Amino acid sequence: MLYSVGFPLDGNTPAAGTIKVVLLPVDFSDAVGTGQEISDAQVQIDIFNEWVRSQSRSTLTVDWAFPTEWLRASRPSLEYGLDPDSVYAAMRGSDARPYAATVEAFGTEVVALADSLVDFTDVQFVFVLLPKTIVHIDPHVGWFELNIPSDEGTIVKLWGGGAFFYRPDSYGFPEKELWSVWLHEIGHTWGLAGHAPVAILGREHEPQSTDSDLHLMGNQDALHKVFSVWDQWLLGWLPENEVYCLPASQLDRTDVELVALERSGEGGYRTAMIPLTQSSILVVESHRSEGYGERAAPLGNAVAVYVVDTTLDYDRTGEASGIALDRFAVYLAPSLTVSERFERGRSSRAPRDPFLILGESVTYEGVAVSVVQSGANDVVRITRISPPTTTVGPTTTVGPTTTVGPTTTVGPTGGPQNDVVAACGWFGSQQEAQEWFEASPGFGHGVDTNDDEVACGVGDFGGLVDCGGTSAELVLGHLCPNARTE
Ligand SMILES: [Ca+2]
Ligand SMILES: [Ca+2]
Ligand SMILES: [Zn+2]
Repeated sequence: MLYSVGFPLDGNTPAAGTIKVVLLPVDFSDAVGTGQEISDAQVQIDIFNEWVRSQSRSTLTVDWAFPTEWLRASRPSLEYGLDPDSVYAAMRGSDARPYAATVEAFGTEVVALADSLVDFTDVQFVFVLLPKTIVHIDPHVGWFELNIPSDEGTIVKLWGGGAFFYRPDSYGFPEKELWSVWLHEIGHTWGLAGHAPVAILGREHEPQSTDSDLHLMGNQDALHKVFSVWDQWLLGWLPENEVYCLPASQLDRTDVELVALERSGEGGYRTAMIPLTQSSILVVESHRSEGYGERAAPLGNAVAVYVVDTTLDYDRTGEASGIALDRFAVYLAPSLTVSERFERGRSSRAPRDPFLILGESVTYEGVAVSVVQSGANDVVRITRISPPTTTVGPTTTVGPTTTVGPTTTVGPTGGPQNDVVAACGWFGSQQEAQEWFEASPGFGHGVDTNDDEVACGVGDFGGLVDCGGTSAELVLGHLCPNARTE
């Protein structure tokens, strides 16, 4: 599917006005739904609607049709070809048509089951609710270019979360939340390229560089369940008076106070944007572990800076091997010495941490962004420190010329390495983490967050988990087969 990162968006679901979506509860003889799950789903719809009201500043309203009884599928769930082996094979292959046909067959049946109950007129998106006992539909069932008939017209977009979404997330929260994956998936159809920014500039090839915990299009289970301020801007949800925008050519020194994205209903600037060239822009946003970021507590209070390049297309082909290829946006992380990084500690629960805390700065294309105050709100100082780069010729690619971020780009491999601060996502096994921990005194708090002397063990962020019951033995969270984003 094509995505666009600048105006106009390619999405075919309106992000303004009132749209109609449907949630269809579908169960099976081998996976029976309960009444409690129906009431739980209504709660998820309510959270979804409140999020849309808040993040879109009431630009968008979503009307749900939700038959509150399980519709029984004609066959056992195993027979729909939506088990992990079939789905992963179909998704990784170069030809997606067999998978799309499988989704279309399933979707055609469930829409027919609901047709007498639901008026599908002008329905933009059909979500499917599967029971928590589902095993054989995993990770999901979904496609956005379908041709599903109903009495009232054709359904194009359908998505339902399978077994993956009922397993614990990699932070140990017992269950993922459906409302936020629904937003992620419909977000793709609002035209958001998604899955960017995720990587940190210069560290794109590190493990887990395909994940971001700072926004919902970076990861549907993000610690900070907001849209990035760039995505909000693209959708037309961000009022002009919440954007501090200053071209780099006019920049001298400016202080801007930013309201955290997670805090709803407050006036003030949500972002500073500094256009660098016709196709690239620096974006600054503030985060707090409150409201939609409460799961990030006690960390997660800081500033994120990223550069958006609207000429970059969106390449997810490296995701299967955990590599972030071309993205329209990339984080800039502060360049810190080892002792500075150790002293400052972690600023996020995420293994990948692009945050700037008080006193830290990043520099890109002659523009420095630093955090000069941090209280209820952050204050960032934006300074031009060198003249703008001159672009020569219409075909010159403008890329980063300033090195930011740590010079070490490879995670520890188990040997003694006293020059890096590691997190559990960097190791191939718990034993490697333990060896590194014991050989690297003074640098281990990132891998032993519960201080029990076991590195990347049970209870450590990113440490040993059972992959939600899918793994025969405990493994590091990022090595679970289901540690992936949709
Ligand atoms: Ca109907
Ligand atoms: Ca530990
Ligand atoms: Zn996605």
